[in-house]
This record gives sequence, C-alpha cells and structure tokens, in this order.
Amino acid sequence: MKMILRWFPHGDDSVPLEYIKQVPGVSGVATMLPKIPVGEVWPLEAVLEIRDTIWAAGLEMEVVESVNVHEDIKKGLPSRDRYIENYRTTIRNLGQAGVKCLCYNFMPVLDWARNDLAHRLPDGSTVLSYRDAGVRAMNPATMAQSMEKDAGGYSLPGWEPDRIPAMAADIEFYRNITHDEYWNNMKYFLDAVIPVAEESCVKMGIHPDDPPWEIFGLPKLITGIENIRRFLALHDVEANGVSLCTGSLGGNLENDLPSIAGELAAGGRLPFTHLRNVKHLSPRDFDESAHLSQCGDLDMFAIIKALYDAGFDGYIRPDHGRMIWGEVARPGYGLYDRAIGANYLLGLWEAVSKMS
Ligand SMILES: [Mn+2]
Repeated sequence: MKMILRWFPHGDDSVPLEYIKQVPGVSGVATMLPKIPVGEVWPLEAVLEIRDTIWAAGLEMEVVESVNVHEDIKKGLPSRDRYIENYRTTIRNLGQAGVKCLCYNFMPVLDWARNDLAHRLPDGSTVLSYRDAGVRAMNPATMAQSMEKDAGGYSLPGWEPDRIPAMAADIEFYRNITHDEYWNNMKYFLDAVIPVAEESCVKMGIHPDDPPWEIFGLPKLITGIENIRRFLALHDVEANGVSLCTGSLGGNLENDLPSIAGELAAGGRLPFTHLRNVKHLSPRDFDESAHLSQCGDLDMFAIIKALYDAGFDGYIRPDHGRMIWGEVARPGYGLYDRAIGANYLLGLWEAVSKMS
C-alpha cells in the first residue's frame, strides 16, 4: 500500500510539493495535466516535465487522475473513435512515464455535484456539502456559478469553464439514451482502451458516480456493488478496475463500504482508493466530514481492515479534507486536514497490520 496526496501542477495548487514531502508516510502524488482540453492527447513531453518536477521534490508520480472521457464517447457518437484513439495514446504516454494507475470516470455531463463548497460546521471548519433539494433547484450553469464563487480562483476538475455552455444541451441529449445504451457506450470504450492499458502496465480505475444516484435525469452507473460487478464483467481483466471512493459511494447509506472494499481488493480489481468520510443529515443530504470514523457515518477502521485482510497493494489517498486553521486553498484540497487524514489512515493501517 502506498499513501499519496492529490496535487495540481502549473501553479494551480496552494500546496507546494515540498510540503507534501514533509507529511510522514506519503510517497507520492496523484496529479493531472490541467491545460489539455478534454479529448486531446496528453503529450509525453508534458507528462515527463511534470514527472520530473515531482521527482525533484523526492516524490513519486505513479497515479494520474482526471484523464476525462470526451462526452462524444459517453454519448456513443461516431466522432468518438478519434477521441478514443487519443485516449489510447495518452495511456501509452502515461505508461512510458512510469504511471501505474489511471483514475477516470464515466459520469455524463457532471463529474460531481455539490451545492456548497464551503459549508461552515459548528467548529468553524468548512466542508463541501450536498443538499438534494438545493441541487435539484439548480441547473448546471447556476451550479457552476455557485461553485466558482467558492473555488477561490482555483480550477475545479470537471467544471472547466469551457464545458459549462454545452451542459444544458448535453443533459437534454441524455434524456434519449437508455441505461443499456449507456452501458454499451462504456463497453465500447473499455474494449478499446483496456488492452492498451494492459500493454502499458497501467491499471485503469473508474471513479464511482458522485452522488451515487441520478440527478437532472442523467444515467448513473457506478453507484453500488451490483453495478460495479456488471462494470467489471464488461471487460474482465485486472487492468479494468475501480478507484473506490468511499465518500462518493458512501453518499448512499445502503452501500456497505467494508464489504465492497474487501470484494474488490480480493479480486485484484482495486488499484486505487479514495478514503474520506461523510456525515448524513438525511439519506440524501450530507456533509463531507473529517476522516475519523467518529466524525462521519463510515467505519474507517472496518474499511482499512477489509483492505488489509484482502491483501490490498494499491494506492490510497485521503481524498478531500476540511478547510481548517485559516488555510486558503482549493475546496477539499487544503494541506492541513488531508495531512491529518493521511496519518490517521496510516495509523489504522499500522494497527491492523500489527494485530494480524
Ligand atoms: Mn473521490
């Protein structure tokens, strides 16, 4: 198991790599190339440049996130083949740069949805929060506006300004796509990219849908264990895996996270895990919380134990954190609370491993 943190290059992150290096037990970062338009190739030189920056700080770059899937692929349009070919080239480039895990998602139109990126808790910390009625009262444009207001000038992956104008039309488009058609579009993509991932020694990990239920009438597929099993069977090899995000799947209290984590890890289909906690106010309303089990609804000890017992040997990152101690950073990606979270999780891992 390796503990990593997410880091955004090109000055788009308030946290310097040198600070991440000082967090005990953290071996590397999960990063991305923010300036490449969705669907275009991540050029090898650009990937190597970022890798060298990360290496110079004494950290590893074995994971990348947010190699976003072009909407035409998700929609199944004839133009998808060009974008899929680009995606295959990107996977080869990442493999050549030593990347071992690629986290992506197949969510239509919206990568993730929150209606408040700076919801204030009683202790004065702020967190990302989700209120179902509030989200349903918005449209993508008003949600983008509200999120941009809270983002402090940092980009929000999946909510790049150039994507916003097309969102309303895209949502309309999906009204005419059935779930089975959407599954087929996903299979078409996997059949094209997974063999390249295998050749490149890159494990693909799909990120669950966030929240794990339908909003704006959009099809959501990666929402629970039944659908995850269906997804894994679409292309049944190790390189086709899951980036288990406990905060995303944990939005639905019916998802049994220790059981899902154990099943995926035991099956060798879990290259990457995002560990964070959520605190529900009702079944469809929640705040992202501090990582400790006692702060949210997820039992982090049980999740870590399930991973350990199943022989999990992938990457873990603490995912989002709260904003605390006056830190100014991209929502969810301050240093302080993620460093606390990483060391809490490492502490659980050490305890579980020494008890076994
Ligand atoms: Mn996540």
